[in-house]
Amino acid sequence: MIPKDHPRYRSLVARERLARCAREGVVALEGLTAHGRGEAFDYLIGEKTTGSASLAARTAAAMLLAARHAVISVNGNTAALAAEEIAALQQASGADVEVNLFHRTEERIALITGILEKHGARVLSGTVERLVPLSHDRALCLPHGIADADVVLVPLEDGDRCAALRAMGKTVITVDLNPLSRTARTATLTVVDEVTRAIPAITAACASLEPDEAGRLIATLDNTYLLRAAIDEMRERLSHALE
Ligand code: PTJ
Repeated sequence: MIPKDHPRYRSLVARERLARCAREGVVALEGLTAHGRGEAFDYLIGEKTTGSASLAARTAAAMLLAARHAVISVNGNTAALAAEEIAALQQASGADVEVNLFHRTEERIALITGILEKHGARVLSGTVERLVPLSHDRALCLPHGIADADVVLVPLEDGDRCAALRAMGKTVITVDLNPLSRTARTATLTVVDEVTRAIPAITAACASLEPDEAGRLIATLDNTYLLRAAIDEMRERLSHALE
């Protein structure tokens, strides 16, 4: 039992949840190390949504709402941390939800689908095909899901798959605390924020965007600027860290 007054309460609860989900097979063991890397970057941005992340989240909302067919791709870490938040974003944006895994097994697909559905998400089903230009099972996706989408939101994605989705001509939005990762630099738009803060921020923006703001955000999107702003934020915090 984690004491509520522990200064790292939120972080410890997230770790406990991920560890439990790893024992149940929802989260890949590799997902635990991925989370640790994310936590380190979260320290550097002050464990809060920065101004540039907020702008990125509003732009993400505009892109999801403007899409012909938007799909939210969910992996084990995202389902463990943010299943309820994904269901709310689906409701607000009208996007489809597809479970798509790096460490793919049918058992994990079923477990993650179950968690998402328990929290109210509608999850696409069907027979997957090798449609993403990647070797091994990471190529698998649904013809009427990710393969058909023009806009894909892939939180906590691996760089190779992000690049392959871009090579298919898709607009790729990612959530990644590491602004230096290949995913962050390859995506069309990167929200440098923790997934449990980023997804609700995108959901809130879906409800509050004015049409002219949405068009302006899409037209002026500059992912390199957003990544530089996140790095500047980290540098600034580091330079005052021990004051
Ligand atoms: O469930 P699976 O099989 O699809 O596997 C999922 C993982 C996460 C293991 C897989 O996609 C993977 O290996 O991802 P990477 O390449 O480690 O990338 C994950 C990125 O997400 C890293 O850059 C982390 O810094 C970042 N990250 C980790 N936790 C969070 C995060 N970003 C936002 N919020 C987090 N909670």
